[in-house]
Amino acid sequence: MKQAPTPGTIQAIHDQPFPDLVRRAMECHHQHWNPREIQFCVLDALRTGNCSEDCAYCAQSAHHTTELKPNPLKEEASVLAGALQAKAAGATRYCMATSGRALREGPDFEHVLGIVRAVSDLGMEPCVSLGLINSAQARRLKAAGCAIYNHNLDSSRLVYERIVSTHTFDERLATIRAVRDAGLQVCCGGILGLGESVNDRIHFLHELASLDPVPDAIPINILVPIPGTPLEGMPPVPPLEVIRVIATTRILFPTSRIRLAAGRSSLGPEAQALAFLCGANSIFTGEKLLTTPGSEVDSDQALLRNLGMHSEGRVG
Ligand code: DTB
Repeated sequence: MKQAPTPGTIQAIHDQPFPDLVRRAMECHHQHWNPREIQFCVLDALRTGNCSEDCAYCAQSAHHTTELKPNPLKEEASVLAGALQAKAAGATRYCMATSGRALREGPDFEHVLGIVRAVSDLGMEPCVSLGLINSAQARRLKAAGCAIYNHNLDSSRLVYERIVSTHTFDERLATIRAVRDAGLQVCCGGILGLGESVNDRIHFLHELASLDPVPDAIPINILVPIPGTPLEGMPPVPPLEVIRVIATTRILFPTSRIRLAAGRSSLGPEAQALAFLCGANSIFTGEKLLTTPGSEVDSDQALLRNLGMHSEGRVG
């Protein structure tokens, strides 16, 4: 196993003068990726709300009183209609999430397997985020054509234990191991704006760097404060702090996809452009994320055109 960089090394990368940080991140990005290309991912909430877990940031927890209306598992046909629309809009990856601690084995899990198969048959990369899973489930997802599994560490271990009490950081690590052992790719990232310190961000990146191998994709979400959740009043994260995290992530994980995920529109076009320069090369596009508004595909395509960039699989 390659030794993970120490928290001290990560801090030194993160804290260096901005011009040096940006230059290093750009060099790294140009060396490993086509810097004009951005992967478009579309999210679909297969089941929403009624969640037993108490994640302080989430609209879907039954522990908080939010405006969200719970929905049972979607029918395959409506998911496929969404996937086809996403494909036509230029998305190559379709990310499907279910609320809840885990997906019960039996009809619910079989239903999702069928959806994964059908999305894969459309020629899109299916990604799922189904909470905690075991090795047998991970292997069945792989066999059904699932490309990648999303399960975030969210933040440092200390912050995690402050924002979630219904499951542990170690349970999350066990799911990530099961996913990896089944031969699925791992999508694992976090959320900025949970009240964490810079030191927590360093420790979060250190946790990601300690995964062996490191994640294939790293979503960086910015908290969207949801009324009725314990984090409803959190102050916004200054965009330059987001950029520092993106640039540090690019330097630490040269060959991982970095996804500018939830909260992206709060950055505005200038900071998004800066994030792309510093190594972010994937976004969630579309009018809706899971429960919060997203960013319209047309405006994302227009932003990229304006920058002389394009979505992956599309030229010009
Ligand atoms: C991830 O890192 N971000 C996605 C996905 N993985 C499943 C979720 C974003 C949700 C944003 C808040 C909402 O819409 O409720």
